[in-house]
Amino acid sequence: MKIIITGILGQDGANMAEYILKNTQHDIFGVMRRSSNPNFINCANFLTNPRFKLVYGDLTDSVSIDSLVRDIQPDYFINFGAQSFVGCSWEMPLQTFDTNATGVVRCLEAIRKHKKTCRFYSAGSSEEFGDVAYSPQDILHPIKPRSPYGASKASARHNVKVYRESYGLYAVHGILFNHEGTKRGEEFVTRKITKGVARIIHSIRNKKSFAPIELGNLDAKRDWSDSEDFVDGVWKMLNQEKPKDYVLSSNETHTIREFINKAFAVVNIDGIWHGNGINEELSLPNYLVEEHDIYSSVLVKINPKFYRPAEVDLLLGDSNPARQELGWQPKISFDNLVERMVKYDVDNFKI
Ligand code: NAP
Ligand code: F7E
Repeated sequence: MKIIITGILGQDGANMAEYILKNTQHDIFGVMRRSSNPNFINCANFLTNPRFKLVYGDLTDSVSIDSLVRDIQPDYFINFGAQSFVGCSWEMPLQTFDTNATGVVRCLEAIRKHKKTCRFYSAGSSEEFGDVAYSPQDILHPIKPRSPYGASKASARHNVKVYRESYGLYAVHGILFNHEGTKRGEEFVTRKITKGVARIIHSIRNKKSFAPIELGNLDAKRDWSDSEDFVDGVWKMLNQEKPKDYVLSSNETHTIREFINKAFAVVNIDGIWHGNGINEELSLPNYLVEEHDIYSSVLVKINPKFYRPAEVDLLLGDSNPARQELGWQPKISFDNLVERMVKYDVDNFKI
C-alpha cells in the first residue's frame, strides 16, 4: 500500500509516519513544501527508512497535488498540511483559507479524478466549535468558529461531506481537540511554556538572571492530549468499514494557568501568583531567590500582544463514540504529557 502524508515536517505528519512505519508494511510519501531552510528535526527517526520518500508538494498549488495523486496512485491520503496557527490566521486569512479549505478541495478533486478508491483524511479541529453552545462538545455540536482558522476548517468539513456523498469517496474529517508533544511547534502555548521552563531552570541552576515567559490569556481552557495517541485514532478512522467522522479528545479541560503550574512543578518550582488582568504575574518564592542567589524572580508575565481578536474560551471534548466504536484508547494523561514535554525540553536545552 502507498500512503501520501502532507505536513510531514510538522508534529502530526511525523508522528503518523512513525506510527505507520512501525505498525504496517506500507510505503510513505511525505509531502513537504519548498523552503529555503527546511527543518527536518521531527523526521529524524525515519528520513533514511527505505519505505519512506520525501516529495515536494504544496496545498496551494493544484498542479502539484494533482500530479502527486496521478503519479503515486496512493491507497491513503492523510492531509495534515495546514496553516495551523490560530493566532496568525487573522494576519493571513486568505493564505489560511487557501491552504486549509481550498487545499482540501484540491486533494479531493485529485482523488476523484485519479484514484477514487484512495481513502482521505481531513484534519478537522475543535476550533470549528468556537464559542461553544454546550459542553462537552460532540460530533453534533454546531459549527461556530471564532477565527479565520476555525472557519477554514469548517469549510473543509463541508467539502469532505459533499465529496463523500456526491462521489462515494472514503473521506473522513476527524474533529481533533488540542494535541501536543515533543514535536510541537514552538509558538503554541504548551511548547512555549515548556521551552520557557527549560530556559528558566537552566538559568536558575547557573545562578543567572532570566526573562519571564510572556503570555496572553491565561483563563482559556483547553482539552489537551498527546499527538502520539491521536495518530492511532486517525488510523482507526481511516480503516472503518464505512467512512464516519469522530471526535478525538481527552475529555478533560484545563486552563493555561494550570498547565503553567504543572510545568513548573516538574522542575520543583512552586510559583506564587499575584496581580490581576494584564498585571498578573507568577513569581519565584523568596526562599528560592535567596537559595540560588539570583536577581530575577518573575517567571511569567502578561503581554497583551498575545491576546487574540476573538478567543475560544472553553474546549472540552466528548470522544466516547470513538472509544466505544473504534476501540480507540488514549494512553497519555495530562500530567504525563506535561512531564514528558518539560523533561524533553530541559534535557535538550541549548542556549
Ligand atoms: P504543524 O506542526 O503546524 O504542521 C503543519 C504542516 O503543514 C507543516 O509541516 C507545514 O509545513 C505544512 N504546510 C503548511 N502550509 C502548507 C502548504 N501550503 N502545503 C503543504 N504543506 C503545508 O501542525 P500539526 O499540529 O501537526 O497539525 C496537523 C494538522 O492537524 C493540521 O491540519 C492542523 O490544522 C490540524 N489540527 C491540529 C491540532 C493540534 O492540536 N495539533 C488540532 C486539530 C487539528 P512547514 O513545515 O513548511 O511550515
Ligand atoms: O493556544 C492561549 C490562546 O496557540 C491555546 C492548534 O493546534 O489547537 C491549537 O489551537 C490557548 C489560546 O492553540 C498564549 O489564546 C495564551 O486560548 O496553543 P494555542 P489553539 O489556538 O488552541 C486547535 C485544536 C487547532 O486546531 C490548532 O491547529 O492559549 N494563549 N497565551 C496563548 N497561545 C499562544 N499560542 N501563545 C501565547 O503566548
